[in-house]
Formats: sequence, C-alpha cells, structure tokens
Amino acid sequence: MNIIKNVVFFILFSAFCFPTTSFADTAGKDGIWTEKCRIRYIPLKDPKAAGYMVIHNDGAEDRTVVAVTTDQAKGVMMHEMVMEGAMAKMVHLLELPIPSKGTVELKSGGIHLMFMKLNPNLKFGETIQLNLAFKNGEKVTVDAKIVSIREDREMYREE
Ligand SMILES: [Cu+2]
Repeated sequence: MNIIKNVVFFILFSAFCFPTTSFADTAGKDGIWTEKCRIRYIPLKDPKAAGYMVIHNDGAEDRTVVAVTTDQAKGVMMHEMVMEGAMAKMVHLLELPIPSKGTVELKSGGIHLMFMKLNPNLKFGETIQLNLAFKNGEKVTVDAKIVSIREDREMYREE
C-alpha cells in the first residue's frame, strides 16, 4: 500500500519538476520559425561578424526576443541601423518584437545581430547554434551558417 502511494507520489512529483515540454525544441512548435540564418563573417584577427535571419511568428500572440546567445561568441547584441540626417547610426535594441502572424527580417543596413569576440577558428560553411530567448521565457535554438560577404550578397539578398 505504501509502495503504491510512493509511486503515485513520485509520478506526480516528476510531472511537476520535469515539465514535459522541452524548451530546446520549440522551434516551429509554437509558431516561431526562422529561415536564411547566417553570420556574415570577416575573418580578421578580431573577426567582424553580423547575424541575419528572417523570423516568422505564425502564433496567435505577439512575441519578443529579449536576448540572443551562442557558446561561440562572448556576446551577441541586437542592433538597428537608423539614419540621422545623412549619418547612419547603430542603435542597441533591448527587445525585438515579432508580431503575431508577422515576419521580421534581420539584414544588412537594418536590424542585425552583432557578435562580440566570435570564435576566430570558425570556417566558412560551418554552422553554429544561436539561442533566441523570448520575453515569455521560451527559448528557440536555430542553426546559423558562417558565410562570406560575397555569399551573403549572392545567396541571401533579394533586392
Ligand atoms: Cu551593429
């Protein structure tokens, strides 16, 4: 009798402590999906790298990206290029809203990711993982390909 009680207790306890939904594989499941994820990489001693992608939100609720991280860089910032008169200025974004049924494109000259101290040993064609953290606590992991300026221009730009 006690054993059964303990088993039942354990099952309930497990259900509460280990939610059945894993945050790691939510891509696509709850409406957020991405395409054209790439990092335009300039292999200098202090590599220059900007991240671009298209983020879709097919869900019924607005979503907001609050952070992007990767184990391949010291930091990732969300930036937006804005014109002030004739001067282009970089604005640091703390939040990136993705409206319900909407799409936001991160691209050169607009909203983009900026990588601080990206791993200098990365090679063109390699893929690294980026973790998008949302305001509601969810996380979506996406694969981003390391591309050259030329590949970015020839393969990903439509204008
Ligand atoms: Cu920037």
